[in-house]
Amino acid sequence: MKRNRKYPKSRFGWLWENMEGKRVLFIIALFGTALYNILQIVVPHFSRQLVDLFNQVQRGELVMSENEGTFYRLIGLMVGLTLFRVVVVYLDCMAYERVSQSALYRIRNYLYNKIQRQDMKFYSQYRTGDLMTRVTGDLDAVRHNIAWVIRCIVESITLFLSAAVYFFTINVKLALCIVTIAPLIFFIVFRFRKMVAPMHANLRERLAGMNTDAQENISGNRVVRAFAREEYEKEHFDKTNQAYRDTNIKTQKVWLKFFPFVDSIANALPVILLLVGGMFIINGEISVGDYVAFSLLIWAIANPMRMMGNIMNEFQRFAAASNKVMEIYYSEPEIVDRPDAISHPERFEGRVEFDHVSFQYEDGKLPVLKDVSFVAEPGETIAIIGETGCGKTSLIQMIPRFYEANSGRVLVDGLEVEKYKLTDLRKNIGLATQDVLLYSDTIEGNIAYGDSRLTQEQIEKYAKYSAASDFIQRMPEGYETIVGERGVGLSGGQKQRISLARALAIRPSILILDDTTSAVDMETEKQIQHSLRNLDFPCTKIIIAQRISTTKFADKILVLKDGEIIESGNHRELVSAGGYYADLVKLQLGESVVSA
Ligand code: DUT
Ligand code: MG
Repeated sequence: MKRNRKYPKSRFGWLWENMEGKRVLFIIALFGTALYNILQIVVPHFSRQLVDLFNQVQRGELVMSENEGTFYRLIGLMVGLTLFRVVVVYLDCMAYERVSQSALYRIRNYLYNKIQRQDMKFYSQYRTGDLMTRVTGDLDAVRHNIAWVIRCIVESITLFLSAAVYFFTINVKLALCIVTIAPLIFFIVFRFRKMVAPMHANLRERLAGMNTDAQENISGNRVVRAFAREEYEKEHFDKTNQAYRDTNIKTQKVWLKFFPFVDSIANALPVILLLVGGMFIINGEISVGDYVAFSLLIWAIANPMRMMGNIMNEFQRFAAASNKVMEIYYSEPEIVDRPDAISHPERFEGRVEFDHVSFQYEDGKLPVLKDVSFVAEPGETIAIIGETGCGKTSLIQMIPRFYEANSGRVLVDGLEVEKYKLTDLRKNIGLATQDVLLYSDTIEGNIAYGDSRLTQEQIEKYAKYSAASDFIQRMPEGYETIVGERGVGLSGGQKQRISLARALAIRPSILILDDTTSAVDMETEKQIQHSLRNLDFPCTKIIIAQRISTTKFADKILVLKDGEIIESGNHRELVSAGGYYADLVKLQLGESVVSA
C-alpha cells in the first residue's frame, strides 16, 4: 500500500491505530475468513473420494459392503465440516462487526473532539454540511472497509489460492491450464483502479456538496421562504442531486467497460476444464473423481476474478472517504496552548491592553486593524463605536485569542494572551457575541451553560441583571421553557438578553458585549446599563455599541474607523473635541443636547 504522504500514517496504519483493544480479535477474524474459505475444499474433496469409491465399486474392484464404513465416514466428515464452516462464518461476521463498530466509535469521538478544539479559521474553511458528511457518510465507508472490503479481499485470495493449490495436488498440468489465466485478470483490474480512483474522490466531493446545500437550506429555511425561493432552491438541489447521481452512474460504468473481459475469462474456465479435463480422463491422466473435484471447485477460481472489480470499487470508495476523514483527523488548530503556557487558575484582575496591534484575516486582502493601542484598567468600561465593518468584532476577538495579531501585542493582566493556557484565559472572559446562538435547552440551561453549578437564585439574579427576568417569568414554563431550534420562538432582543445573562453567569473578569443591546428598547437598555454598573463582582467591560446612550457612561470611548482608532476619550472629551463622535451625538440626540 502506498503511503499517504500528507498524513503521519498510511490509511491502514491509521485504521490499525484505531482498532486498539480489538486488534487481536481482528487478526483472529482474518484467520477465520481464511479458514472458512479453505474449508470450501471439503465438499469437492470428499465428493472426489466418494465418486472414485463408487467407480471402483461399479468396476468391481471393490465390494460396497466392505467399504460402507468409508462411505459413511466420508459423508459424516462432509456434513460435519460444512456445519463447522457455518459456525466459523457466523462468528467471523460478528467479529468484524465488533471490530469495525469499535473503530468507528473511536474515530467518531476523536473527530468530534478535534472539531471542538479547532480555531475560527477552521470553521471559516469547512462548511457544516461538509463536516457532517465526513463524520457520517465518509466514516461509514471507512467502517464498511473493515467489515466488508478487507474481508472480501482475504476471502478472494484464500479461496483462489486454496483452490489453486488443491488443483496442483491433484494434477499439475490441468491446474496450470486453469491458473495461468490469472495474471491477465490482475492486469485488467490494475488498469481499472487507475481509472476509477479519481472518480471516487469526485463522488465524495459531490456528496459533501449536496449535504451542504441541504443543511444550509434547512437551517436557512426562513430566508428561503421570505424570498419565496422554494422553487429556485428545489431546482438548485435537484441539480446537485442529479450531479451526484450522474457521477455515481459514471463511476459504476467504468467497471462495465472491463467486466465483459473479466466475465468472459471467468466463463471460459469451465469450458477449458471440459476440454482439457475430458481429454485427460480419456487418457487416464486423471480419474473421474479428480474431474469432479475440479468442476466442483472451478467457481473458487472464477468468482474471485469476478469479485475483483467490485472489491476494487469499494476499496477506492474507502480510499477517497478515508482521505476526507483523515484530513480532519490529522488537522491541527493553529491557536493552541504553547508548550510553556502559564497556568492561571485564579481570577484575572481584568486589565486589557492592546499594544500597536495590527491584524488581517488570512483570506482577506486588506488589514482589518491598524496599529491599535489602548488600555482598559481593571473595572473600567470601554466602549467601542464605529461604522459597520470597521473592525470592532475583529478587535474583541483577539482578547480570547480567537485570532492572533499579525504584529503588536494583546495583553491581559500584563502578559501576552498567547502565554496563558487557553482555557484559563477564556474561562475569565464572558462573551456575548453579535449573532446570538442559544442551544436547544431550557432558558435555565442556556444561562448556566458556562457554569452548571449555578443555583436557581443565581440564575435568576443574572437574568435580572440582563433585564430578562420579566419576560422569562411570563413564559408558560418560566425558566424551564425550552428555547433554541425546536423550542419556543424568542424575539431578537429576548435572545440577546439571555445571551447577556449567560455571559454574566460565569462572573467573568472581562466582559465583552458585541452589540448585545442593539435589539432591545431604550428603556430596557437603560436598566441593563444600570445593572452593568452595579454588578456584584469586579469586571472590566468592553462594550461594542451603536447608541450614544450606551457609550455615554463609559470610562473611555474608542472610535474606530477602517481599523484605526481615530478618537478616544470619555463622552465629555469627545463631544468637545467636535469630531466623528460629536457628529454622532448630534445625529442621535439632536443638536440641543450637545450644546446644552
Ligand atoms: N472580515 C473578514 N473575515 C472574517 C470576518 C470579517 O475578512 O471572518 C472582514 C469584513 C470587514 C472587516 O473584516 O471588512 C471587519 O469586520 P468586523 O466583523 O470586525 O466588523 P465590525 O466592525 O464588527 O462590523 P459590524 O458593526 O457590522 O459588526
Ligand atoms: Mg461586528
